Amino acid sequence: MMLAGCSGDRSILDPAGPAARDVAWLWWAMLSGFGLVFVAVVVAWLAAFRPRAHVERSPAEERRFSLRWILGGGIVLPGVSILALLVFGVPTGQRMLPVTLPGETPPQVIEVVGHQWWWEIRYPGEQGDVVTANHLVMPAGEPVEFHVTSADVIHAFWVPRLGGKIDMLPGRTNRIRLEADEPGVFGAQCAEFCGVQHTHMHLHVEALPREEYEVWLDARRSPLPEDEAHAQARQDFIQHCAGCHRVAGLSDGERGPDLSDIGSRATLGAGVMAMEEGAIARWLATHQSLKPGNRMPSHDDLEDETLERLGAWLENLTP
Ligand code: HEC
Ligand SMILES: [Cu+2]
Repeated sequence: MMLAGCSGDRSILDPAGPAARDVAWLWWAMLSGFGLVFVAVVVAWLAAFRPRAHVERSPAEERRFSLRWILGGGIVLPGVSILALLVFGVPTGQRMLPVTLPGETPPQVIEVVGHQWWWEIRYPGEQGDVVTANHLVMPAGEPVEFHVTSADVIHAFWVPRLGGKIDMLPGRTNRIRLEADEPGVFGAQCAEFCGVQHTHMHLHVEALPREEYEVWLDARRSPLPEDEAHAQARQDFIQHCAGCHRVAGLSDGERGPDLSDIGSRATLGAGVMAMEEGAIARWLATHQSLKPGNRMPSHDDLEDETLERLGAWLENLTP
């Protein structure tokens, strides 16, 4: 079971950026250090069973003998181990802190807001923020500063292949700097228990080359085209969904994920199901059994036909 954590899209042992490499290195150093301590303890323990000739010691000698073990094993050994850990650990943590030295261009900022149980992603810009959900796109090969917070309870932002985790606290913004060496797809997961659907709070992280990232972002800045073919679905949406969901140019709801580019996402429901043909209609009909307790009310009152119409429109909703 433990070996299952050694690879995959959420493995710290498979680092894909400088911060994660430091973390992985620290992990191997700690594993070997503690491995050595373990072996030493086992050897000492076995040695204690060895039959030995009885040594006569005076009470003073006896006291000195035990004092040596207490000082050596109880103070010097842990002191040295903890010092070594701090010497490696503190700079590793420091390197993930967002410190821009004078003369450096400040990195791209991406804001991430935790919600029970989904992720809001905001790309601040002069003409207003671009907003998406559950799918984070970042430029590869350069540091990116993540400003994280929460809209409700404490969550934690963690992209294991890119670096350490950081708490998302309501009313406070924490910062972490991460970098992906190469374009790629990485898994991320809420790393602080936040309620019944904590497990299903997965985030799809995609690093793109800088130019492709710009194209991706620009597409989301332009208004969505008129869509006569789905007029009825848009009408249904305004009636039943718009209060909670934003679709750029159509609605402003904020209680659920922004759906403006839902057709281009990889997953639905923060990783509960893959985005494929018919997936949205299936989510609309069964989301309370797929992700029980999630904050979207079930729409049993709507006809299957309406749900399918909404699904067909949303599936194609992409800038
Ligand atoms: C009371 C608020 C509310 C209403 C009304 C509502 N939703 Fe939602 N919706 C949510 C929340 C909250 C989530 C996130 C659930 C989760 O993943 O935990 C969600 C998730 C979704 C998702 C998945 C989004 C993603 O990023 O994966 C889709 C698609 C969706 N809703 C469509 C609709 C449609 C279509 C309607 C109207 C029929 C609707 N919703 C009505 C609150 C609402
Ligand atoms: Cu959580």
